[in-house]
Amino acid sequence: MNSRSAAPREPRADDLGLDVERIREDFPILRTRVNGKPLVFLDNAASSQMPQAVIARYVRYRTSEHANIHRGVHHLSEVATREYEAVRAKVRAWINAGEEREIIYTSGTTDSINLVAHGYGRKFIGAGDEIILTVLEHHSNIVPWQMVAEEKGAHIRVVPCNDAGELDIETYRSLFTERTRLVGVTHVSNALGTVNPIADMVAIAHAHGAPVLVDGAQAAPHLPVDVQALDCDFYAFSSHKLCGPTGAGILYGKARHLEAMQPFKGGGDMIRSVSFEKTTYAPIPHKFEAGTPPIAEVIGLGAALDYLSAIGIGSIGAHEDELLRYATDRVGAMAGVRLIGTARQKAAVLSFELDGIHPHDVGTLLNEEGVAVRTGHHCAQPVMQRFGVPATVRASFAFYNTLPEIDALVAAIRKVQKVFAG
Ligand code: C6P
Repeated sequence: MNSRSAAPREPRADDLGLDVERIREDFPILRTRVNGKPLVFLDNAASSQMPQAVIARYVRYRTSEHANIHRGVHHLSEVATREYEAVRAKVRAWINAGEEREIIYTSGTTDSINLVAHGYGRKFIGAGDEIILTVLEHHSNIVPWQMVAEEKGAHIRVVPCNDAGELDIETYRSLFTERTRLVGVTHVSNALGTVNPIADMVAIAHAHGAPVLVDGAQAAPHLPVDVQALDCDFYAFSSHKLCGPTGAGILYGKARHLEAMQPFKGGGDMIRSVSFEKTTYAPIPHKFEAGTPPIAEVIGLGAALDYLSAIGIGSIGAHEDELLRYATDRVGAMAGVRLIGTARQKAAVLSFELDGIHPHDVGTLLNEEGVAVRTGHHCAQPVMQRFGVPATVRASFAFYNTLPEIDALVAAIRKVQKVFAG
């Protein structure tokens, strides 16, 4: 897989088993120049880029297939409905869900988690009950639960992590009580890249009768996800981190939970019948899909899954692992750099800080060199608090990134250090 020879030489883009130069041709945006330099796009955890096939599919829908779905008997409505509904099978396959009706279209991970908080949490969590979250959560998997806890008089318990950014599983085990009603955990930390041991955590939660919601926003693009093997109860992710359009996302839920839940949003398309005396709801998944959905975006997500499936999630993950290893070695070896998040199991994220230089200044100067990274708290302030930093610089990788791009990052960091050294 890795064809690097023992003799030192300049790394090449195709060293890692994928024909990355070919793949990069599929992404028109990667030809962008920034400040006269080639764009080095290392902000994929925020949003990954769309290949031409996805853009073309989106435009084709907009050009010749658009109509509202589930409503018309006319040709365009039938085409739009068929194409939109066909994506459910692709999503089911991507995460190996058991049934298509367990796949709910949402507007993104945030929306998916709010759906569970409102549809499940507000129905099944009461005064004195407990919700277990982890210190690694994105705000999207904290704030909705705080809202539920505040409304219901429930309590949130937090799983800590060690200095590497790995969850403390013994403490996790000890947090369960007979009042534990739900566990919320991220599969991959967006701030540190830690891959959490979800299957083990689910088994522990189930032994205590608690369902588990997994935030898969940073996992679905990088790891093979099998919700049946994980045995998780809910799994949430976004299209735009998977080379699809913004505005669409997925909630997977076990059918028995979805059937027991109350709808989150009421409106058209989610009902069986409405009268002022009594309204009955449509069966899942439509019970949770009120109103006109993001049709083009869901169809674009389907094209993105086709594209990623053709490359293969195994090859994608292996390439990104090599990039991460190389970046960790090179950036980690630099004087004045502190890596934040050094877990044994990591995916596609390198967070760091430079001695004496604020991450925002680093990000601004890296941009001068054409290198796009994210700086800030990454919507994970509890992680920043845990590591005693206000912010980090985060480089996050996709399968279309290359070893020379990591060299460009390293050179740009050196330049930043020189500027600040005066
Ligand atoms: N993280 C990042 O730069 P939405 O915005 O709904 O598509 O995804 C929210 C979300 C939820 N969970 C995790 C683990 C995430 O990483 C994100 C999005 C981006 O890290 C934007 S803050």
